Amino acid sequence: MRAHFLSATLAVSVIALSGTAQAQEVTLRGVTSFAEGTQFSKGFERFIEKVNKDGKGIIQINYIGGPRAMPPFEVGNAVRNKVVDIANVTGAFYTNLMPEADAFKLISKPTAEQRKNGTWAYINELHNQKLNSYYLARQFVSVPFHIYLNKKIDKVDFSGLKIRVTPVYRDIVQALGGTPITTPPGEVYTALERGVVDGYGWPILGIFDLGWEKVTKFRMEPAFYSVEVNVLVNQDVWKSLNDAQRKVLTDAALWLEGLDATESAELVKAERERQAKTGIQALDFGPQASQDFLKKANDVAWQAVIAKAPETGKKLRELAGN
Ligand code: 173
Repeated sequence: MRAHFLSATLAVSVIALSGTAQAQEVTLRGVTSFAEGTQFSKGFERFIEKVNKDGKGIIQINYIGGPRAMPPFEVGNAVRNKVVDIANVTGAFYTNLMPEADAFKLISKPTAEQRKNGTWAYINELHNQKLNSYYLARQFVSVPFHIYLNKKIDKVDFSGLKIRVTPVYRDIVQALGGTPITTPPGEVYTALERGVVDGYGWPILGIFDLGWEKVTKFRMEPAFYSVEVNVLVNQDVWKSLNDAQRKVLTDAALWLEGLDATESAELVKAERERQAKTGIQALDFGPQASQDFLKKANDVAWQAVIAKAPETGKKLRELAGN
């Protein structure tokens, strides 16, 4: 099914200009780990549009698509092995290759600040070493996650509940007595419909994209952690690019990161209203329970990261400042 990924990697078209000069346009093959056209692919799709406009004659991206083309949990490995050249993927989907990636959800300073205070550089180094890739951009830093439920609970306790997770939510679900069941996003609807799970972790944005509002009754408060969806470029590909090509990608990446600051707050507000309107009820256990939950969510996640990656985990925690 994926033979076409293996056959071609970096397509370079060389156009001879009347025998004197040569202009090279590079075409990168891009995939996303989220369904095409949905919330967490949209930014990447706009980024591709911008690169293809600004990069005419310099660099282009051929958008292969999403999970229909490649299973989401394989995207990190695909960019590592240059099966694809550029990818839109959350660290939660490649913790098998980089356990520290589980900490990115705990790093919630604005990306502009992360680029100044050494966080970006450190996370880039981790990607260079463990994922053979260049950390081009981080998106959605000010968008949080929630736990959505179909069974009403009267305190912050998941005993007896099966909850769909990824590494983002696994530790906190377990710490609260729930049974975590890992699935890619594409299996959430059916798992809810069939009652295989009683709830799921997901960001505040995006539940309408795949119709989950039809199979969701409650959203637990408070919001927690920070969504991270990264644009990664295979490192060999990155090194092979010239300055002009890298500039097109870097300028578009900074523009993409900037969207979080200008657009996310509005999107979050609108989505909470839309969820309420469709009948999804917020379960709020008050300020003390919320504060306890947030502390526990932060503590168990850092403990898990530091247990798996003691040195790098501690360094990330210093940079995160929480
Ligand atoms: O729940 C998920 O699949 C997940 O981990 C995630 C991460 C970033 C954005 C959206 C979902």
